[in-house]
Amino acid sequence: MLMQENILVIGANGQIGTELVNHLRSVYGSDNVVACDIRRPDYDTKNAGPFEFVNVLEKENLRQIYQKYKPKQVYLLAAILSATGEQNPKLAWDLNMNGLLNVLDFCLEFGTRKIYWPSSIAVFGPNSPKQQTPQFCTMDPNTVYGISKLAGERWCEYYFHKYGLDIRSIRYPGLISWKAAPGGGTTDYAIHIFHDALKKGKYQSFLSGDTELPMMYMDDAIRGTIELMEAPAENLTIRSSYNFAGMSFTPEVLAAEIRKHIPEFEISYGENDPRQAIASSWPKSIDDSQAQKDWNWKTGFDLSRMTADMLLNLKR
Ligand code: AKB
Repeated sequence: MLMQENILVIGANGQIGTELVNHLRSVYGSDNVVACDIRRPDYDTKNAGPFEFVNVLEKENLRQIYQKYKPKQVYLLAAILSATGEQNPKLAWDLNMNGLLNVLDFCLEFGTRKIYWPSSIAVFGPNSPKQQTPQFCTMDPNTVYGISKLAGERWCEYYFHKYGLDIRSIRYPGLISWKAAPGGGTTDYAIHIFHDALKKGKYQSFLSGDTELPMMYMDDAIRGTIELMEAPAENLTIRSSYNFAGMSFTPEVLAAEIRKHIPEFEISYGENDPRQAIASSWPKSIDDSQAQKDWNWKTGFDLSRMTADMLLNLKR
């Protein structure tokens, strides 16, 4: 029997997918949201609704899933992030690029109404403006992840104009969450620091103390993603990917905020980590005025609220 609004979430076991699937199931009903991943899900996800093994690079496998569910919405979250991508650039390009094209083609063939695909601040590079980086500016990413996201943005806009596919996208900053582990990014220190602060009372950052980066709490990221997906299509003026901002801070500033809760917390800084060069090539803060204008985006969590919430939930 066909379900009302079948939604596929591909890459459902990752940092974003874990929370997004729960949220979508609470809105659309558990049976209508199919969690798909290349890896076995944890016990809760598996038992809370349908799960399918999906490899976006295996077209026949993907076709069977589209045939079975005829999805009206697809969220494609499967990707290799910035730090991991540098260890295997060709694989990162293959998954991030061909995975996207395979999904877009099946969405066209099977009449999917809406698609969500995340981009990243990694689309910017050393010659992009660092402060309040605008929606449109010089973009010269120098990681394979950033290159694949920028190329993916161009494909999304192309499929929208050429074939009328309603694809929506956000350039996520570093996402901070306590429910699922981060997935091999440059911004992951901002999660590890909380775990180590509670477990060891100290943390060694792989980024220098003054490395400022755009970040966002996962609650805001999920809310923003759903708000973009629910916005009327005619309001959306960006069909590549929207700039999206939460807060910006350095490891030093985050450590000082954690010290308000754990006064004895100590931070130290490692040297020669390849992630430093990636972070130094990225923006320090993002101008997301177009998202505010087009779909009324407003940040909810600032640094102090996010820190308090992270510590509270991790302690539990
Ligand atoms: C990464 O660090 O690679 C990701 C991102 C900013 O897209 N968190």
